[in-house]
Amino acid sequence: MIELIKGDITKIAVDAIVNAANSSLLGGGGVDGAIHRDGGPAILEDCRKIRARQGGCKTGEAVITTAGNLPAQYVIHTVGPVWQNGQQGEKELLRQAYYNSLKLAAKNNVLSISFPNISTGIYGFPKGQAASIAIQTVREFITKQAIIQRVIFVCFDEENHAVYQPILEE
Ligand code: AR6
Repeated sequence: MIELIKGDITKIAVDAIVNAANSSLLGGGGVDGAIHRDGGPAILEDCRKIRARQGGCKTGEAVITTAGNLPAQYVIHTVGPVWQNGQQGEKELLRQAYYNSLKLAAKNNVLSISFPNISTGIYGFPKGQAASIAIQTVREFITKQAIIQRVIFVCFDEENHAVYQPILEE
């Protein structure tokens, strides 16, 4: 089941919350800032351990940590692409960010997962194209597996919410 919510991803109870992180895994602005702020220092502690082990997270990949004080068990940190001109593999990298987050969630027996609109803030990915990629990747993935039961797209800004609604109603 795919759901659409307008709001703050840190407030919604699910098994795993996806974070639109950067390769350093050390936090930042936007949704990343909100997740670390509300989740507390345990998230950064796990991120530092991952950095020590594998040196951060490449664009399109995903890693998993505790969710600290958030109403979730895990945070899955993925790194979306920075939008340049659309000719630098951005679409495929965004697809990979969603796909690898879902794969890691299923591997950890996550039944419910929430996604922010990865790359559409500071990273400047066009919102319409990003929504199509997000929805298509999730639809394809969930039909092929039996672990993840519920995927929630959490739109913080009205523009993203307005872009997602008609695509999900198709
Ligand atoms: N809940 C849900 N969505 C949110 C929230 C929230 N609390 N806050 C913002 N958004 P962005 P990016 C939405 O910029 O473009 C960070 O500094 C926002 O409206 O958070 O992938 C990282 O460390 C937008 O639609 O992520 C990276 O350096 C969406 O989240 C960089 O930003 C994504 O916007 C990643 O940039």
